[in-house]
Amino acid sequence: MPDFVDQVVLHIKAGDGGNGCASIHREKFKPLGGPDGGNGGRGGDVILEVDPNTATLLDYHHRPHRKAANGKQGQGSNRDGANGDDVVLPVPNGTVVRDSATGEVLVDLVGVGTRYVIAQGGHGGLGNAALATTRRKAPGFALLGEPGDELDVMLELKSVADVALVGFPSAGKSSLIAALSAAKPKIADYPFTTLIPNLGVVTAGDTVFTVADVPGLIPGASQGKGLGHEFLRHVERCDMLVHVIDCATMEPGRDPITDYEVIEAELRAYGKLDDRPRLVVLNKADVPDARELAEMVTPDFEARGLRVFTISAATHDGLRELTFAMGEWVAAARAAKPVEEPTRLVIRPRQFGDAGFRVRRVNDNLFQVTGEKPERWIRQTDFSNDEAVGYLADRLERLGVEEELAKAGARAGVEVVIGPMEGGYVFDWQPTLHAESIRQGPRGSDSRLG
Ligand SMILES: Nc1nc2c(ncn2[C@@H]2O[C@H](COP(=O)(O)OP(=O)(O)OP(=O)(O)O)[C@@H](O)[C@H]2O)c(=O)[nH]1
Ligand SMILES: [Mg+2]
Repeated sequence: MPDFVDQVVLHIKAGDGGNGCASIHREKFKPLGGPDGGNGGRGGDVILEVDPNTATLLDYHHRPHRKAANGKQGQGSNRDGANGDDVVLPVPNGTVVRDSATGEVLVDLVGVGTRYVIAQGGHGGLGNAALATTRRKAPGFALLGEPGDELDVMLELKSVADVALVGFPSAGKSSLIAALSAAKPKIADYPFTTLIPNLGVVTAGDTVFTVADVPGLIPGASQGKGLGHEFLRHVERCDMLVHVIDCATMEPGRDPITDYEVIEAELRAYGKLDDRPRLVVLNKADVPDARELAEMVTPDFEARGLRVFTISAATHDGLRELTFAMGEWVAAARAAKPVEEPTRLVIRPRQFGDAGFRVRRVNDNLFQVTGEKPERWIRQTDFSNDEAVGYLADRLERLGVEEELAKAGARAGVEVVIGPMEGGYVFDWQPTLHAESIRQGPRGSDSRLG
């Protein structure tokens, strides 16, 4: 069973709005009073929040379906239904949220406390008290609550670290993190000890920065060998790459320069990291042969314009110099970057504010109406209630739908679809809309009322 998950598809459903209530005030020995049906409550939102204590998306791997509570129905005596509770989902810093269908990035959640409303709860329906007007004194209907947003998103963790360590398996990357910080990653003398990125916090004078390692890379990682380069996503945000090179390994075909070139080739195949500055760390210098080899190859690296640090993660030899060199780079990179304030609250943009609608002539006998308002009004309508249907007809007329249909060439008796062609609602259109002319049902199905 995995204990770290950095990519997951999440199925999200915000709460539905509660239905409004249709009720008439009653009292003993008194004639019927006015309408007193309360409004339905709002459905709860689903919110993502960057939480410092969450390091993995594991929870969502186990429970990928998350749902906020529905709003309660309105009641008589003007009692409004309660709103549904929001659901707040903690995510690690550096979580990228994508639309799982299109792959489009919806938001990149960076900064502890950043909140993002990923799915908005549906509005509650108005009760008949709220629908009463001078013309319609006692409505015998109420509006339905609207469904909450429902969507599938892909969460992807790209760790937020200033410096990333890359290198072959067993080069000593995790040992270096352990030596530089208080982190206690797993260290062992077999390859692929590290299966998940480790993060350590390092202090160099006034500069505090984070260092991450990733599972070791091997030739062909970009074709999926070893753990593949799938984990390189975690170093994408770093300001600097540090090559950790094992000078104590005496395997055939391996030497510090070749190792460096192999890793560089894998980084190039991955792309996206080419512009990051590099340092070279020659590790395991406590082994005499290794120190000798390090001294030998240092000029070769320097000839490539690289700064080289010979260290021992085991004895901490050379770490001070390395730490300060990394700290300097990080400080310079930060100074060059505009200050990014963590976003506190982002609301997923909605196609709201679309006051209009569009009429499209499909053919002589079929017209389509799309638009935020008419489609919302359809969802709010209880089609089993003639009065509610009449109210819908009035609203559509007032919006100008009828007029536009006539302009587009619709004659009495043609079919009009409101909403998408598949799954929208169908009318038999009459030049003056009235309750009887509206027929509910998915297009083309037999559920249409005759
Ligand atoms: N002698 C010596 N051994 C070291 C040094 N640094 C690491 N090692 C040893 O090298 C082996 C691998 O170290 P790790 O830190 O686990 O290596 P890694 O690069 O994180 O390896 P993966 O996680 O598999 O990619 C362990 O047995 C360490 O004890 C060092 O400076 N000197
Ligand atoms: Mg490791």
